[in-house]
Amino acid sequence: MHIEVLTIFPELFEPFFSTSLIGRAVADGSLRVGVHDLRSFTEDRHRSVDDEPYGGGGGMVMTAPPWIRGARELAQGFEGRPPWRVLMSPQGRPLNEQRVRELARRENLLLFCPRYEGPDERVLDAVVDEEISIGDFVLSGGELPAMVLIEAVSRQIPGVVGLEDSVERDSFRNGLLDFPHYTRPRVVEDMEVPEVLLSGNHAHIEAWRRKKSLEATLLKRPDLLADADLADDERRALSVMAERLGVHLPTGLQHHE
Ligand code: 9D3
Repeated sequence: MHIEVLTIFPELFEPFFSTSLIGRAVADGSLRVGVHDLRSFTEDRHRSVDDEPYGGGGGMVMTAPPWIRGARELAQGFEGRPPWRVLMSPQGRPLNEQRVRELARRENLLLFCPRYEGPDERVLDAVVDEEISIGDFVLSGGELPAMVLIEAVSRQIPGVVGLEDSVERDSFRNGLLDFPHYTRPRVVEDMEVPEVLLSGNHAHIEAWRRKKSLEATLLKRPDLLADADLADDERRALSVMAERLGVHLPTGLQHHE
């Protein structure tokens, strides 16, 4: 997979691209990344990228020409396969694991990281295929969201995540939250490790973990249960749990005897 980024803060990406998961993926050739300074696509003496909004009001708007020039020029760097062009934007579709998987199926991505109030609308009309947000909270620009997207997408590239099946085991794959984890020491301030995990009985351990996943999802993210991949006996187990914990099952899961 090949990802290029356009930003006024390219230096923010340097440690991210050279460290840990991304660094390894780049080193072993399964990921190619590049970052470009939007200012290098300006043509005025001051290399300006922002200006006052037509119509007045607060804030500054990013001027269109450097984005359009940059997008056109960088699109040439993908060896004849035009990239999918994504604007990181608070107005975008919220990112989730399903969209991450869809993006990971694309060979080439070009990511635009805005600052200030965002780019002139004509940038979207001319060179953007999709706007993506990482959630409903306010950040100062698109750089951190782009890194979030790059990390999530890179985890989907075969061989990038160390232990091959840890992607498969990840939370959200089966639509449930993770079960609780324990490691040495066996006792921490009088708190013991659940006995079943010391039993060596793998069938019991699997059953316990699945039950704990269901319980965690019911308590912390009941909204996820509506789309989770559940067996009939798990639906029954959930009803019993909900009853015992005094919480409500989300609609769609009720009345499954
Ligand atoms: C406080 C300014 N807001 C006025 C209504 C609009 C606004 C403009 C620019 C809010 C945030 C930003 C900068 N954010 C991003 O570029 C961004 C972002 C985000 O803030 N949250 C979640 N995902 C993303 S992706 C890009």
